Amino acid sequence: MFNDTIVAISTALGEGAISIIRLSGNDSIEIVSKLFKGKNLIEVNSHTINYGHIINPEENSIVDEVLVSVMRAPKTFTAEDVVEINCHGGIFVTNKILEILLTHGARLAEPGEFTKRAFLNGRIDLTQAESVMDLINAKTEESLNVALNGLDGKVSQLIKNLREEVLFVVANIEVNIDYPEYDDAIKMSNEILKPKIFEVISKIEKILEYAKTGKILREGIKIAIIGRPNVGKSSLLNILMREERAIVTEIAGTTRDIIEGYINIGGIPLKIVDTAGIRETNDIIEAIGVKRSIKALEEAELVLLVLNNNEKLTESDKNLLKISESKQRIIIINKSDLETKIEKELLKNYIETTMLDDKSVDVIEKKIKDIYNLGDIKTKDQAYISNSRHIAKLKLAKRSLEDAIESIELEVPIDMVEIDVKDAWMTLGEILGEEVGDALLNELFSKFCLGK
Ligand SMILES: Nc1nc2c(ncn2[C@@H]2O[C@H](COP(=O)(O)OP(=O)(O)OP(=O)(O)O)[C@@H](O)[C@H]2O)c(=O)[nH]1
Ligand SMILES: [Mg+2]
Repeated sequence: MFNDTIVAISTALGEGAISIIRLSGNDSIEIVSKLFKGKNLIEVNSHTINYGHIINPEENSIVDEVLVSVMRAPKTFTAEDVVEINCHGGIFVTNKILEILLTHGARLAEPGEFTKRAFLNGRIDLTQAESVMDLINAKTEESLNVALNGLDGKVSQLIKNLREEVLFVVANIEVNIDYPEYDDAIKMSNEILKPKIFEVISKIEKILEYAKTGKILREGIKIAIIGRPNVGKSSLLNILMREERAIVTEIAGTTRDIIEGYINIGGIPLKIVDTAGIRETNDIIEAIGVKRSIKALEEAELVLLVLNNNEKLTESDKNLLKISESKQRIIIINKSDLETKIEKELLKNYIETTMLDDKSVDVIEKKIKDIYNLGDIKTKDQAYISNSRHIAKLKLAKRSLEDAIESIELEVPIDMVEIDVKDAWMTLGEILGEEVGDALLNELFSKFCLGK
């Protein structure tokens, strides 16, 4: 439990109809009650909303007309006493109230500190806390569902079940160590432990397989449109975004800088960047743009490499084909409405498009769906492990279990096997936040916005 009471503005700063200032901690009700003209907040029932005014006690003046929610521990977001002040939106009023609270006993919360308290007070586990952040960042309904399932504890349940199965293995080993006469260790290892460990490994593998989709749902896919000047990259961005996002002209070298946008294919958020056409150039600005294009290519998870149907392949094209080879990519032969001059026989696995026709969008979208298996993603009840931290831990746990199998096969003493299995159990616990250190926690929660 914490002794101090924290406060932060929980709504986005800016002109809005209302702003919410939230306090959490032992003194939150008392602090607000001293600054509130209306019912005595110390005596009101828990989980009530109370009308009144916030006053500035020094000047004895009214600051704002407000609604104050009083929520006593433990059934609150942080499991502490929580007060929320709904005041009129507006940067000045909101900041003024915050300032008065800060001079009357509350401390400014750090980013994510409310959620951190919820976690440290045992109200939610770490995967749920992380889901709060995902929820805020969700860009499509599907990514929202993934976050909600996480918040709901579906991810935790999945990990808890795995942990229990691992514990079963540990328990069997312990029994054998305590009562060696009871069972033959080698026989038990082969007949009970090995199949069970294999079972857990294959469950982890399945979760990791799903995780690929989960990660995509959560983070989307970074796509870069690459090609030499004038092939139709910006036209492609515009048609995918269904708006005139980038300037398109017949002049080669129109796009000078990276242009970004988000699109949504089958509920998956895709971040696409249009880039400057890549070519040798003496123009300083264009040259910087070209450098950025190369960087965008390197950072992208998926590359849309655009070529011109109406021209023979150039050295530049060949170079781009080469440097994008190791990437997940789609080769797009554009301007298919014009006469074909490109040597198609030198290319394989391409699609043909023309930006004069909207149908090209469907062709490209279908291709992306196929590559990432986005056709039948179900987010409603599926618990996706999507967080890189979780994925890394799952892989570690899997490795420990594989070590255990190897030890069994080498017929090493059973307590050596136990060390590996226990490692797996601990690692899974770290996903839930059961064995994590302060440094990790601070790092995780600092990614939250203020007031969460
Ligand atoms: N006929 C035809 N013209 C196209 C097609 N796609 C783009 N264009 C035209 O080609 C020219 C260049 O298009 P952009 O989209 O600006 O090309 P870009 O690759 O972004 O060019 P840079 O920004 O200079 O690298 C414009 O005049 C477009 O209207 C197509 O499929 N068919
Ligand atoms: Mg362009």
